[in-house]
Amino acid sequence: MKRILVIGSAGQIGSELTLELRKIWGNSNVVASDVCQNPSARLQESGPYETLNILDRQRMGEIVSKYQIDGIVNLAAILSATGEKNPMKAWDVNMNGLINVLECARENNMKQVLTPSSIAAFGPGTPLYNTPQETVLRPSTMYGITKVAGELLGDYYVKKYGLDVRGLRYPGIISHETLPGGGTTDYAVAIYYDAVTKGHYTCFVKEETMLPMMYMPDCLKATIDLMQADFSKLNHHSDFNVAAMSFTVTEQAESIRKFIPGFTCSYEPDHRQAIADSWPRSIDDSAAREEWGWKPSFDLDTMTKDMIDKLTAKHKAGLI
Ligand code: NAD
Ligand code: AKB
Repeated sequence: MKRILVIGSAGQIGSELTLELRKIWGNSNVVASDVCQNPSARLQESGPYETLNILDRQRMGEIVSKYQIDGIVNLAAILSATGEKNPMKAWDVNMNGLINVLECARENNMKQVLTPSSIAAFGPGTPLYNTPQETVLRPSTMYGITKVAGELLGDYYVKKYGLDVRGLRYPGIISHETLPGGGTTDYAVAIYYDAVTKGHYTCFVKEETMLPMMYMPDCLKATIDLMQADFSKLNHHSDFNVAAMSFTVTEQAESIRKFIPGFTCSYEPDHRQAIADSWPRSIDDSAAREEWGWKPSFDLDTMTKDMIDKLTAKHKAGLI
């Protein structure tokens, strides 16, 4: 791949992944885009930025021609909690947007498309612990339905057209640069912000809720490692399980107290509890480990320390 278009680059993952891709491919060879009109200065100043609604197929084609794009990273999505408020919008952006990306890539003979899936592809009936790569995929959210359909579509384009499509089932991603965009795992990020700024967090899921999570540096590494993996060695394509750590909210609060001793957490579960309860507690990612050498670096305490250090610096600078 010589020139990559990142769609949805202003979001939680895109705002950091785009900058990492620019370090590897060169600033001018990674075109950031998003429907958002005011992305961060870092995103706009470190390389090209185009406003793009993923549903606007014509403009996507114009940008692809303008920059001679030969690969797309598709991060535009409506996440689980927002998707339950507006299921038709989630279907439209996640499915019709993905079809636009795949068709644009096919018509332009692109070298690669990366489009992430999620642990939201799982649902009731999926084994809760050490969830296997091949298992029951019957999600209960519209977001999850679009993720399962997206995995199937990606694999369909691989088989039918020989297009190189890749994807990972990310767990909840925890980071300190850009806030998450309306998911169920957002509590695991918000708890750090409130620990640093208020010393207290009111959590929207119960204390015993356990979900698979990953720190952003591992998310960036997993994504780039999969993008750079030898296609001929991949048996899977659009649906790799990837895991790093699993913990309850109680365990996360205890980890925070190692660095902020007075931290307190209370619980007011809302509609997102049912979504969290429908997802696995832990993930078997042996296919990713075997096929492209996946291995995470951060555990709960090393992530907590780094999150608190970074957010404390931001708080002192008046940024949060
Ligand atoms: P996010 O909500 O933070 O960012 C999504 C971006 O897409 C936003 O900047 C938004 O403006 C943009 N967008 C929305 N509608 C658009 C449209 N019509 N056209 C163009 N852009 C549009 O999401 P994220 O967390 O960065 O997620 C990126 C990908 O990773 C998604 O596919 C998501 O499902 C997946 N994922 C994320 C997580 C996580 O915890 N962050 C976990 C599992 C999977
Ligand atoms: C969400 O909670 O919707 C996302 C995800 C796990 O896909 N963070």
